Amino acid sequence: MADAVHVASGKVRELYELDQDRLLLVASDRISTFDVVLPTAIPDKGRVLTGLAAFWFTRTRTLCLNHLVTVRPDGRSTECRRLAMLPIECVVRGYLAGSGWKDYLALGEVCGHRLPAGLRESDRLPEPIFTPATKAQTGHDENITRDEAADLVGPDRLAEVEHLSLELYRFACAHALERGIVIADTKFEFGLDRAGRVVLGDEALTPDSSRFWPADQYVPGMPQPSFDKQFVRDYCERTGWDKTPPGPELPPDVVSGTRARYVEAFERLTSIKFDDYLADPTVVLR
Ligand code: Q0Z
Repeated sequence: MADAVHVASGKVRELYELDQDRLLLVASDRISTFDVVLPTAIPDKGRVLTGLAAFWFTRTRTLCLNHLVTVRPDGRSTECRRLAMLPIECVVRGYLAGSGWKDYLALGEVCGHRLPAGLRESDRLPEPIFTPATKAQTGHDENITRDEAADLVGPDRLAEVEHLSLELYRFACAHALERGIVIADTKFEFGLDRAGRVVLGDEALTPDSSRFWPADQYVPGMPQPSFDKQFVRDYCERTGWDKTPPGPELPPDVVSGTRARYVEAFERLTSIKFDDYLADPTVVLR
């Protein structure tokens, strides 16, 4: 880390350059809600997300190449191959939530996918759909049409990342549902390696890049509780905060309850005790 050059900051992550073809992705314990990063951290959140992403990269190696080189002993840093990232977000939706639900209500379709009439908020879709978005530098990513996505990456690349995204989602969704977690939707980011091959990058299939819902509380027709952030959202609503920065500090019971939910998601999805991950983060790579 001492000689790594900082190259980018995300809301809750930092990116450093290790050498010409390797980057270091570091996940902090910061948490955002209603698009605002809160002043209080959730201990080990960055480790949970790093471990989960590394677990999925390892489990999906046969479906898709990925950027993972290794996880560092700190459990929150991923060494990865440097890619030329594609300028689209590859979103897959299996359920109707967020902007997908809004677009369906307004238009009867989502990103050009005509959907059956009469769907309710949070309903499962007949099939998962690929709904690409642009990478907005600030604020919200914007859903785009297939044609706009094809203009950005080319029609053949688009078909390739659509296929990979749907395969990855179907695999993860089935695995998670067996463990009591609904992955309602998720966002992948792909890049090209030096050989021009499509490679999965960034974080994948974490609660920060996906909507995780508790399967045992799933009731379509209304918004679903977040598996990981619901205590934080409920607390923020109770304070009457207007959702503009700065956000409220979180009390200790909200912090500990939220940490427990992240750890529970990790343990359910990986079948690995989180303490075992802390002792040796490479347990997720086997
Ligand atoms: C990921 C991001 C973060 C800020 C660039 N393997 C890769 N090769 C090239 N670029 C990236 C990756 Cl993962 C890359 N981001 C997103 C992450 C902080 C921005 F931690 N930007």
